[in-house]
Amino acid sequence: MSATTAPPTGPHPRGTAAATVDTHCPYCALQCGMGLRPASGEAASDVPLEVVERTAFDVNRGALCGKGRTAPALLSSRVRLTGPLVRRRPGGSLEPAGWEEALDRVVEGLSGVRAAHGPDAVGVFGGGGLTNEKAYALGKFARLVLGTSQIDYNGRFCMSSAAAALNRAFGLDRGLPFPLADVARTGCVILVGANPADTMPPALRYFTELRENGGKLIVVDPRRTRTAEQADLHLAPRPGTDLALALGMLHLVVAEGRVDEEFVAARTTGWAEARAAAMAHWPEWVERVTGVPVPALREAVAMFCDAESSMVLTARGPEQQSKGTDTVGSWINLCLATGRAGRPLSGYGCLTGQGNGQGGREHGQKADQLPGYRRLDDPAAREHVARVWGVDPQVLPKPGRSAYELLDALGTDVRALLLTGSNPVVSAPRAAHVTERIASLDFLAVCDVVLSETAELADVVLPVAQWAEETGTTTNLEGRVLLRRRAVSPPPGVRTDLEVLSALAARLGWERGFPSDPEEVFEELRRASAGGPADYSGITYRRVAEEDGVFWPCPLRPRLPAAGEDDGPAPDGPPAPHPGTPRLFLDRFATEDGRARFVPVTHRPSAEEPDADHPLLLTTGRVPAHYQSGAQTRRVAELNAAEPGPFVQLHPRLAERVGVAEGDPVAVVSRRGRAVAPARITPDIRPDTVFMPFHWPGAGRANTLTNPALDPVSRMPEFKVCAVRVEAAGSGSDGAAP
Ligand SMILES: Nc1nc2c(c(=O)[nH]1)N[C@H]1C(S)=C(S)[C@@H](COP(=O)(O)OP(=O)(O)OC[C@H]3O[C@@H](n4cnc5c(=O)[nH]c(N)nc54)[C@H](O)[C@@H]3O)O[C@H]1N2
Ligand SMILES: Nc1nc2c(c(=O)[nH]1)N[C@H]1C(S)=C(S)[C@@H](COP(=O)(O)OP(=O)(O)OC[C@H]3O[C@@H](n4cnc5c(=O)[nH]c(N)nc54)[C@H](O)[C@@H]3O)O[C@H]1N2
Ligand code: SF4
Ligand SMILES: [Mo]
Repeated sequence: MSATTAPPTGPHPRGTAAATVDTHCPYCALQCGMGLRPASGEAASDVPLEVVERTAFDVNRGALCGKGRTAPALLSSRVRLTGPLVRRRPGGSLEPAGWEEALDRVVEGLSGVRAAHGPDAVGVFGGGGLTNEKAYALGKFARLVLGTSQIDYNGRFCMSSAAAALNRAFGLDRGLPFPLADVARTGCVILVGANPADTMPPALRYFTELRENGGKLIVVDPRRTRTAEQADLHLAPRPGTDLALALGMLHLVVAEGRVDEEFVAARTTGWAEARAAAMAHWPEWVERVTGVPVPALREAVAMFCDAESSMVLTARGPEQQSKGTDTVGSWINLCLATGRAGRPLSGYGCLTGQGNGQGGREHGQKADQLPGYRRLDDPAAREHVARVWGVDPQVLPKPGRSAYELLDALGTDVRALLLTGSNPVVSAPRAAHVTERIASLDFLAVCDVVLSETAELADVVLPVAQWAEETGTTTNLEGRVLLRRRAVSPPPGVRTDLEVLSALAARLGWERGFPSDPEEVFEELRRASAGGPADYSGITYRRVAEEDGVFWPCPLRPRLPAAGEDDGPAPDGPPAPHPGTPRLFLDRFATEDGRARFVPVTHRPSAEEPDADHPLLLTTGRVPAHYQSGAQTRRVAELNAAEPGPFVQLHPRLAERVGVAEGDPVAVVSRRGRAVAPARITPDIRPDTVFMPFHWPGAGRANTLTNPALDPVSRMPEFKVCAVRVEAAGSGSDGAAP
């Protein structure tokens, strides 16, 4: 229980001597706990908030990265939107407007397109940063109020491959099947394409503790990152070859007699086929494909198997590939074959990315999903959710397009878009094309806290409240549902996302069903999720506040008996609430027969391999100071000073060949375009690979270059591999896309 006194949900303490309010960071999936209090003692929207340490929350124990520490800076009115903007004439500029006009225009824009072209011509694009309540309301709004199937969200670009592989193997997708703290107590962790030293700094502590406790850390990354520097063993495969690497390790596991036959027999299915597939990948062949020497492969296998318990954790490196689902599947196979799953301190986990990356994929903003992680194409799921929503299941649309496919269809099949919680002009693959698609819409409405590069293209921009100004739940990378609490009122002129959806729904004839109070939305979400894979029905705001988070699944107790079912004698007194589920799969996996499923995966090349014109590989990712498209962090002075612009990371040998010195402008050219940024020369990257962070728009935009080739199962684009050439750009180059 937290040490401070603010009520879980009650009115915020404006005008009173303000207490510290316990909340969570607005950015990544670690959802670090922090306290907020007015810098000068009184809570009011014009008094800045300061962050205070909140050691009681055990995920980060008070530690914050620079982004979390500086997050309140964006609450100040100088850098944010404080009133709606509308474009009154095509080609005109965005002008200040009142809420009535702005909302009327959104309704006109969306319903005009719907009347002319049908409901599926109206699209909705959401974000994994939105709270559970917002994600739930957005999915319901799209499917009921707009009647469209065309809704997806940026989480598709994030952990969708891991989600697909988890569902396939275990029958359930929760990023980590155990609390993060278990990492410190296992024997060996293979961290694949994850750089928590930069992307979740307070989490690095668990990996340090692992090593202090005698455990081993193996990092798989084409770059020697600050995370890789901590490792006992660093494997640096060529980007896009993790699938071959994992198969090579599984081959060695079999060849060296390290299979846990008992576990495989008792708790899995499909081993024979997966084994055969792995045996076709000889270690020497794997060395040629990945560049990782066979002895290093053997060493990794020994570290992994000699430990009493071990884990594989992946992040975006192996997942953001056109074979991301199979790649994650290959690492899961390695865990299953060695009995490293469904046991204490062992298992496979995905380090989810966005603040509500986990919850955002559970409650209905994904193209194929209904709340509670139910499937939109499952008749029983439709029936359940339709009953909660008070509609006929027939009215629920079918699954729609995935995020990139939706963006690609803008201006043709999809002619109006409501976008909230994403900035695809910077963050989508093949971004010049996506920008052109967005610009060709008949109508675009964007809800944001700042005028993002995507909002700049909108017909209507609706300014929304920020994390510290509203209450809501998020679900962190461990599947732990947390409460963000309002610490200060939003500036006048700004509304919450829920208020916006509520007002739009009312104008479109839904006076009821879209409350703007987050707890009321959560109460409905509980019922909609009841009995689903991500069951939140036993979770309440009060419990989340008192217990500092509750792990799903957390069903309501007692379960109401189904018709004709005897639930046994009535217990004396109220039953104890379900404790939540910190650790999954210890008794059984979530498949029908309770067994984990091996999937027989085989290696295949990336969608784009180097050739004479484009002889190198580009990979992309993050720097510590900026978050995602940078819309928020580029507006924070301290972060901007730390990392003022994009760069191209390249090896000294490559730099010499190209003829560039540190800081010189380098052009990176792919089949989709050209980007220019200063060279950052370091031996910490493979000579055949260049790296660019994707946080900036303009000439140095990494996504001008990236390949939208999609994984066939998850529909994840291949952000992590494309073929490029690199040239000295000379000074004064504009770097424009061709
Ligand atoms: N500072 C900061 N922190 C963040 C975010 C942010 O934008 N900035 N975003 C949050 C979000 S949404 C996410 S999804 C997470 C992402 O967290 P991470 O996945 O840790 O971040 P990335 O930098 O995208 O990629 C991780 C590593 O993958 C490596 N990599 C590239 N290609 C390959 C490959 O083919 N194979 C392998 N094995 N590795 C490869 C890169 O070199 C990089 O070091 O971070 C979260 N935290
Ligand atoms: N090349 C390359 N591209 C990538 C990646 C990569 O590794 N390489 N990673 C991908 C990944 S993992 C991700 S998650 C995506 C993310 O990329 P984006 O989807 O662009 O994510 P953000 O930049 O976080 O955009 C969130 C937007 O919502 C706004 N916002 C913040 N809070 C709220 C709120 O409460 N309500 C509303 N309405 N708006 C809010 C912010 O100001 C911002 O403009 O990028 C993907 N793109
Ligand atoms: S690690 Fe993530 S959650 Fe923690 S302070 Fe940094 S951005 Fe916020
Ligand atoms: Mo992400």
